[in-house]
Amino acid sequence: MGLLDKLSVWLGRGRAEVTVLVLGLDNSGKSTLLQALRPPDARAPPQHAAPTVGQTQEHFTSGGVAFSAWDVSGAPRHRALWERHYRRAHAVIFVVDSADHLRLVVAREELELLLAHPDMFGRRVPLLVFANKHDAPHALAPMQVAAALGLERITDKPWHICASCALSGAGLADGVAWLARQLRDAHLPHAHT
Ligand code: G3D
Repeated sequence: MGLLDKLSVWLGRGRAEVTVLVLGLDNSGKSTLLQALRPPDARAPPQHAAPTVGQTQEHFTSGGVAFSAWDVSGAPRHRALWERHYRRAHAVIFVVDSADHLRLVVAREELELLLAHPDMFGRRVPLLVFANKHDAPHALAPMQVAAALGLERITDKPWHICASCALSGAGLADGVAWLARQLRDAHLPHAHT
């Protein structure tokens, strides 16, 4: 059973479709992470994981959970491509390369833009941050990544940070379990409005 199958079981079958946006800078590990989350029989061939800045990288549905992943490091003119999905998002997974210390500043700026967007601000949309590449040399600890991103200042959304290694799958189950709990508690049928 893949993690997404478990997510749909945890959420309870028969629910309305859940939309999860997976966002992060290019090279943070979004495609790798989604490959690890997918049920084994739905794994995409490797060429689908090629990063395409400013365009959707991945979109798939599994067990009533629709995932779409976007690079948020594309040209500003591409911003509207992913921002138009904010309104319908039930949850956001923000993926950070915890070994790329320099670009953490850019990741923070992008996260702040996301949180301040009119379709996100004030909505109780669970935010799961994967401090990815935890296995890489010089990777920062999750609490250091949380501090660098300013997560403690978020007051309108539940948030959670997990160290992860998308290559091995380590840490993903912890994050998905947290997300499932948040979504289950959020009375999803009313969350579309
Ligand atoms: P993106 O979809 O966010 O752009 P990718 O990122 O999933 O394409 O990953 C970018 C590179 O980081 C890939 O390496 C991938 O193998 C690597 N990567 C992803 N997750 C991890 C991780 O947890 N640990 C480590 N060490 N590497 C990771 P390549 O070499 O293929 O570009």
